[in-house]
Amino acid sequence: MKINWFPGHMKKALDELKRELDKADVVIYVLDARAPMSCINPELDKLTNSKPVLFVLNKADLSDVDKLEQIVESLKSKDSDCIYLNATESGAMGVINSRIKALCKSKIKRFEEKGIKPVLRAIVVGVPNCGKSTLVNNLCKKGKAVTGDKPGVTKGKQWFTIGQNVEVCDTPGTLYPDIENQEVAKTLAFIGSIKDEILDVVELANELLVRLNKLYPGVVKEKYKGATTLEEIARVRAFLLPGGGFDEERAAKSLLTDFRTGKLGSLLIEDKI
Ligand SMILES: Nc1nc2c(ncn2[C@@H]2O[C@H](COP(=O)(O)OP(=O)(O)O)[C@@H](O)[C@H]2O)c(=O)[nH]1
Ligand SMILES: [Mg+2]
Repeated sequence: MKINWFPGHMKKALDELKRELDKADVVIYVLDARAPMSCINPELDKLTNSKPVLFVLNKADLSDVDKLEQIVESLKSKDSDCIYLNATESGAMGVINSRIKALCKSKIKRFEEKGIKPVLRAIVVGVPNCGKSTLVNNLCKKGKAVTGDKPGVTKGKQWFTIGQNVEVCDTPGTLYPDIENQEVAKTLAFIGSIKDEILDVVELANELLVRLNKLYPGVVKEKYKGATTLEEIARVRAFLLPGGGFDEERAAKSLLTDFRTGKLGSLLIEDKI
């Protein structure tokens, strides 16, 4: 299976994002905490044009927090900061506002010297389905940005005021443009960042089994009463085909859903770390 994961509308979104980025003081880069490094665009520096970046490892509730700590540290630098959170829980605004202000110290100082309190503009970027709109809603507490549990729900850019002197812009997801890197594509497919409709779910679920067995041996067996293959999962779940035999496709969908909803536990599914 070759995943074609940079369709036309993504290219358009990326071009539009580049234009919006010019207006922003700081980038909020939302990464899915179950696979944070796979969510990073290698062209990031070029895209952000050296603007400060706040990495937000979102969906931390579904990830392996022990492993996250290490990633948080690795993503901090002179011009970047990193936190992890669960955007569906209230209370993100305080921490995000204070980190944004710290990252924009020099702009604040420059303006305050002239007696002006500047408006700070933060643009929210990230792969589809990582929780950008959920985070923006959390920040403006009004449920304005449209969210949904599938890629491609946010179609155009949206600016909101969050607290005093800070504005946030929600953007449609932009995928990693390195179309050659199938390992990253696969990982993004596991976490639901690529539409299942364009994927072979049986193949994807088989790949997920391999990844899970490598990173978290025993998790699958424990969840599905000793089953380790899709056929065995189908047997355990009694997913039968009308003409006889076991329904592997149904087992595949069930495995992917169980993983994505955290029913297999809080897991970090990236192979590189
Ligand atoms: N468990 C969990 N689910 C989340 C979190 N943030 C977002 N979601 C869910 O992820 C799905 C995609 O969110 P959305 O904000 O539309 O993603 P976007 O495409 O990046 O804007 C929705 O079903 C959200 O409810 C989180 O921190 N934890
Ligand atoms: Mg969205």
